[in-house]
Amino acid sequence: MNKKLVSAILCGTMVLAAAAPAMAGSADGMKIALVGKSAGNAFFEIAAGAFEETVTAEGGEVQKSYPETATADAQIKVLDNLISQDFDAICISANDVNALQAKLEEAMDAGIMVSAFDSAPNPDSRQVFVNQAGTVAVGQALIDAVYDIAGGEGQWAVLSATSQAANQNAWIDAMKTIMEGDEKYSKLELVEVAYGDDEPQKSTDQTQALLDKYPDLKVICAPTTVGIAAAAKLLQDNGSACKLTGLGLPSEMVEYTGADDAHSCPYFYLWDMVGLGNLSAYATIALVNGDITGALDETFTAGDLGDYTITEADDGGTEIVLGLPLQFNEENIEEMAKLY
Ligand code: RAM
Repeated sequence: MNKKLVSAILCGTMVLAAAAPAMAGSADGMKIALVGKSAGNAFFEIAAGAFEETVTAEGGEVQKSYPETATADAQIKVLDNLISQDFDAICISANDVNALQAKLEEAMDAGIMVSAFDSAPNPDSRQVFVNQAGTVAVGQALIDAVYDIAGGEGQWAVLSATSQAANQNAWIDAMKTIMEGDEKYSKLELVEVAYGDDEPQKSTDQTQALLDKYPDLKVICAPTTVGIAAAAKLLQDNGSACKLTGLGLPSEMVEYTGADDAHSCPYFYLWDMVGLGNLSAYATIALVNGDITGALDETFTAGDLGDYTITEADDGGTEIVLGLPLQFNEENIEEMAKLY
């Protein structure tokens, strides 16, 4: 066999050998830490389950870490511990826009890739952010639900998560901006933004306090799955005239959802929870592999989910938007509750 032919065969074998592991799993050997906002919140367990499924199917491994409370300080403790270990990436849902910056920069300086999902730390604190739905799209869906359920006028209140929560504050700001910019909403009066800290008992107490303080309250909008579930139970158990909307998990809202007086929540929104976990995983893997850096207009293939493009985020950074907010109502709640 002549030398050229031998080296061509060898080369071919080497190319095949090199290509094989990449085809077997693009996250081969990768170690990724996923950090939620707080422990005991089904929202993060569902997202983390889908995230882990994708990463392990691609050959990597995931460590799920939750802070003791839904605060930046508690997340900094978790991050400290993770930075001292050998992770390729940290994917985080932030409890505060700015307070995590120094710690996340420390992680990036240590060579750990930082992606965010659900709740974004500021643009300097992350490389990639996976947003479940556009911030304005969520704000628009929620303010329109409040308008519709209130019959176009009257008092309404927000029951939020923590006062520092990056995602809730962005949605509340979007609602306010839309409301202030359109005469249509001028008869709606936002009386208070209350904070249940994504704790069931505190959310219940805050709902009761709103009812006591504002006897004419028509609608509570709770843009948190923990808050909406707590408020739904309290309002329904008390047969309150005040109605509810917001962002919830269908599985936690099934008994409270309906258009009649017997139910506290006519309809509410969320997004594809499994898609959120899957896409966040693919984006993080792509970041570690150098397929994306988080720059505007980059594209990548998120497995079966298809191709995604990195777009401009409302906070001046960039993001990858999963899709549109989804409405859950008495027609689809039973079916959707089986999924998440
Ligand atoms: C809670 C969390 C989460 C938010 C949902 C809607 O579970 O605050 O960050 O996205 O509600």
